Amino acid sequence: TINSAMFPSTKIESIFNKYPPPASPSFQYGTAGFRMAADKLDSIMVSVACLAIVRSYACSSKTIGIMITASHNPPQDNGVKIVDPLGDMLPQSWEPIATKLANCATFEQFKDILKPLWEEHITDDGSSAKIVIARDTRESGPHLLNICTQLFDALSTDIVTYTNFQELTTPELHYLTRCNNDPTFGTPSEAGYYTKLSTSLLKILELNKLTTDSLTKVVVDSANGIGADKLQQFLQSSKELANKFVIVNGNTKDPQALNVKCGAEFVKPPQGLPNAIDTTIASEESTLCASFDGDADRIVCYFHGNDGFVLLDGDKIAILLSALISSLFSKLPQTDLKVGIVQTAYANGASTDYIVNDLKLPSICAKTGVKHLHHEALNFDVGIYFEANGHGTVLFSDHFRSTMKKLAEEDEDGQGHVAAKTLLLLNDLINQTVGDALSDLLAVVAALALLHKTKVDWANTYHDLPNKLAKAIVRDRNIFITTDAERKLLQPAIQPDIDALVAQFTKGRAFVRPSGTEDAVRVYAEAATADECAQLSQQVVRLVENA
Ligand code: 16G
Ligand code: ZN
Repeated sequence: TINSAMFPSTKIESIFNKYPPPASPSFQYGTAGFRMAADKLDSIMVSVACLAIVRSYACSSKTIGIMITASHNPPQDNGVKIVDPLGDMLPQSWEPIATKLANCATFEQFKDILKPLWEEHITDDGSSAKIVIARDTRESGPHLLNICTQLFDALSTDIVTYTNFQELTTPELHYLTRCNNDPTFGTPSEAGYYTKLSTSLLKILELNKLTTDSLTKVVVDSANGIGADKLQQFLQSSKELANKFVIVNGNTKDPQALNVKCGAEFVKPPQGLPNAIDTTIASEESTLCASFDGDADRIVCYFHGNDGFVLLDGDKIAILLSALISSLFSKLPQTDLKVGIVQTAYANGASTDYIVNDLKLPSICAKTGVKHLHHEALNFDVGIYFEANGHGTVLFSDHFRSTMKKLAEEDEDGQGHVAAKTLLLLNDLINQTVGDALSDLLAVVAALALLHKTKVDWANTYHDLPNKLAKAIVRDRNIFITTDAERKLLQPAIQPDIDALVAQFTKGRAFVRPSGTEDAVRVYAEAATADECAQLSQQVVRLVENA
């Protein structure tokens, strides 16, 4: 109708003025959306709410997600990002629009950008925009979420309708966004999400003549974040699994405890145990330890072995899941399905060697950030993607699903049937929209059980090269331009010097990239020994700081 096609200027202006931007804003929608100190985010919420409406219109009124979280950042930060209809990230071409809207100092400027977009994308049939919105457990979450819903409430339901899920993990919000647009994907409720996960895991076990007794017990450090509450709910809804998982660092009542001395980001870089998991717990033979991050879209596993702390990071998870998938494929007739692994430059060189030489699978290097890996993984029928830090999942194509259905039918009573059915169930167990700590954790315990491997076997698949991630403080990180999936520096012109340094070390490798989330340049180095690695790291940092 002509009415709903009109840009509701006055109503938007009143909310804009209630949460005015700073005098000269300079925000940027980056790899993780907008992320900063929570008290700077008010005006950004107005921009994001408006953009989500326009994005929904642009996608024929499909449901768009808004997630309010700052993941592994400290408690006083927060952030927000937009999720596209199929549960993937806002397309990169829309990121500059988000940035432009957030950087308008006045409503005049804001309207000049928003109104033409609104009028361009509004649907002809007058159907309203649809939004699902949620937040993690941060103290600032309710206030920020409320700014978005105030805007939606100010507009009529002809313009926008929404569902406020309050607290969710990031991957749950991605799942629910997808379900709203694609009912075959699952029931659009949290109960639907839990049931999809537990049912597929229990069916996999049954099909392979295993029981929950064969699952490793896991102590889960939930970073005192949303993952704790949701894992708890999941276990309440699937009693068969309840005694397999113990939650620690599950205090979401104290918002100041979030990510403090716990969680994936605490465990991975220094490679040590978090609060509440001591060496006694981590040494128990039958127990695996795992850490989620603050919004549960990332996981690393670990334990305390004979020689100390043993990390099972995103690279190791990718290889475990690849081993499971390869083993299932080996029980099936040859197919034309393409299987590949996507990593980033941060993947340990030993893991990439293992993929190429032992698993004999193609290995692709993508730029840092989930959206880049996700995009590359879509080129395969089975695209396994993981960042070393624990973000990742496995994507299965339509062609994969139809092939497996056919194979399962053709071999009704044979082992091919079991393998094909198990692969189809993995497609339900592993979150197809984004990396998901809970879903990845269930896939890990399923893989260990099906492959009859212990955590020690898993750790010993290959041995990480000593590596170090350092930070170089520079005047302007924006002058650092990379190429070749961030493995080479174009500017400043110090790549030949880095290459010369690297060549002096056995199994040396190093790269330099500007951080997307912090004002620093990151320097990654690895080499045959810890000593050499430290030297290489230090020398490259020096090069960068003097460039
Ligand atoms: C963001 C990315 C993460 C990446 C990290 C790199 C998402 C959801 N998150 O947190 O994947 O590893 O940035 O941070 O894409 P950096 O650019 O500061 O090194
Ligand atoms: Zn996260």
